[in-house]
Amino acid sequence: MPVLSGRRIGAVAIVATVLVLGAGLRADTGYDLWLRYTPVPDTAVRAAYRQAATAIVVPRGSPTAEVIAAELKRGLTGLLGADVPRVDRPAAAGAIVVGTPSGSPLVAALGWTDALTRLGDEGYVIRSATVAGFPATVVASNGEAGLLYGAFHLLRLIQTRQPLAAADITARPRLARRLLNHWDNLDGSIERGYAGRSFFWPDRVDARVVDYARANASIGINGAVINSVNANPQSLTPPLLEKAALIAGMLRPYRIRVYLAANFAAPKQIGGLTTNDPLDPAVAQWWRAKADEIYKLIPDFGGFVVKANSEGQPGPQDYHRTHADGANVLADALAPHGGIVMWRAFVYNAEVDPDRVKRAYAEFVPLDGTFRANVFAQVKNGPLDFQPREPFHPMFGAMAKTPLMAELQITQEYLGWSTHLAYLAPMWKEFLDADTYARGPGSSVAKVIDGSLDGKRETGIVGVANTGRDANWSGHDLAQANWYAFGRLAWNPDLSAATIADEWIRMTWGDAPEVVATIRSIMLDSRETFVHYTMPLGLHHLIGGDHYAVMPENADARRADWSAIYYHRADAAGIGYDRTRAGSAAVDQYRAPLREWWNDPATTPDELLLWFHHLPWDYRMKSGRTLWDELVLSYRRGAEEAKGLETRWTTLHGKIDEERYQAVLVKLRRQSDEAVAWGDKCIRYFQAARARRP
Ligand code: GCV
Repeated sequence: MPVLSGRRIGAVAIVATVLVLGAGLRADTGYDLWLRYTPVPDTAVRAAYRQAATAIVVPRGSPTAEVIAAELKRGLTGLLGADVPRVDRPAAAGAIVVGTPSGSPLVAALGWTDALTRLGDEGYVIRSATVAGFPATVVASNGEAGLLYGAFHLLRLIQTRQPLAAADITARPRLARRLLNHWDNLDGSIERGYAGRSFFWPDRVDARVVDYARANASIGINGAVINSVNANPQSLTPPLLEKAALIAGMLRPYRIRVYLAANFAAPKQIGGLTTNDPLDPAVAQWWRAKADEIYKLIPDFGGFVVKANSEGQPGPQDYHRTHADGANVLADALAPHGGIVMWRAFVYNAEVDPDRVKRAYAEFVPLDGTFRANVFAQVKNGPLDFQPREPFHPMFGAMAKTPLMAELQITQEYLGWSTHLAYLAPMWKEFLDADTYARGPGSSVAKVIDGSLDGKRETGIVGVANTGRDANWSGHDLAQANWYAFGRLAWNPDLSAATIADEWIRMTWGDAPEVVATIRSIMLDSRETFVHYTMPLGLHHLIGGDHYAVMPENADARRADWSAIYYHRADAAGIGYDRTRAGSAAVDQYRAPLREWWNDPATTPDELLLWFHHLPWDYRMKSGRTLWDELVLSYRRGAEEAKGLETRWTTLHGKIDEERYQAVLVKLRRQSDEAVAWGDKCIRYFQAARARRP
């Protein structure tokens, strides 16, 4: 009997798997994300789409036009199971006609120019019209970016089985800058990355970057910070800038601009200066020259993000200057080129206030009005650090003059890494929909960041990416949905978590009703489940140094506010952090009526109770149970719910491809085991704490 080599065994296994699974259930690594373009299975539906997409008309020439045409060809050919040719003008019914009024005489002839101008360069329409005498579907925009987004939207219509005929869609993004932050180090490691190493650094830049760009463009992401905010000063040296320029060149056709994280000490570290003082003319000159150098290499460079005087990073306070002094020196250097500074508000120096969550507000709000026009304060969604649940950061609604860029975390640093499932759109919606009351009721965070509340023109949002070199990009096949959801919410914060899940499932897993319904229910329950078995009732930071498993006993010797005991304060007297006026008074960083509601446990929602209050174990909850019983119930419930996610997933066996089915099942099993263990651990710990003298 011939002996099979490892490779041949692999090949035989693959062939066998394909035969067993059949065409609809091919083995799948997840690499194609939501851009799978598998054939529409229903032949009648597919035939209708074929009639509505007989040819592609995209004016030739620019790199963006070429990627639009290539994507439409790839997408339509895959979805319709037939070649869809690119032609110069429609010669029959059913052409997809793409163009701007200035680049396409066919589109100009439609007389839509004024309406398109009002939508801006990224907005678009998808509409049925008669073009060159034939019925066609037109994707039109004032700019090529809009055409790109419109083309992906058109493909999404087919991917989610919506009709093309009689399409009448008008869309424009609510936020202008929609960015990913990559915490990628120059050595290729990724801080808080759980999906493999960087595809930007250290040296290889492969074709994967193009697929990364396609995925981003499909959800409207238009910028990427390609190095970590814990910035290595070397990132601004010529060889690394050349590398950044190479990446920028790959992303540019997809309308994604490159941004860089800058180290505030770069003038000394790589420039040979004797100071980094932002008010020193030589320092200002150094940053101006550096900006000029960057723009020569990357003409559409977006700007800098800076983490200053935070977690050991250098900053203007090293020279007794303010955050505004620091941000402004960089802003002045970038302004002549149209660049921006994203100055992070993730600062929590202990001398500012004993309560860590109050510190950023205390430092930044008094500076409102002193930042240059091209400076954003980049603010995490909550005042602590990407916890499973936090109230919104009180800086939202408190800085009427400074553009605020919201920072979300797509990578699941505190939400079980890429091992546990936590679909984050419900959490982000909670944040975006939160009412700040800054200008009375209805002053949602979304209205703060989209500029409409205070009439701001600079708007943006950034997500810390969960991507890496893993075959499926995000480590967990279902975590791809968080990348997708971030982009969709950045485009339109009003979309619901369920709508986004629905789109993503149909594009990524198929449109069989039971598949969509099951995966959607699993996704929508997953974040609250995670909260229940880790940090229920407003508990936070119950973790150890790796930020994975719960560790309520953590008493970090380096800093009290890196521990868990600093936050939960559990002892015989009770549990929770008193942030009322009798405690740290953090409630007063919020507007009325929130500050009054949250000052009183009776009017604080259960979900935030122990964030704002230290309460006795026998405190009577709204449910009628004692606080202790409610806490135990949450942990037990979380474990049951995690088991439920796994059980629901098993009903999908045979209905989706085996490779991804098994990969997710393995993770959900581990999750439900750990949910039990983590809950048990917390209950044991708090049980012991109840016996501890205050
Ligand atoms: C990039 C938390 C994370 C750090 C991260 C920091 C930040 O502290 O644990 O890894 O550093 O946030 O956002 O700057």
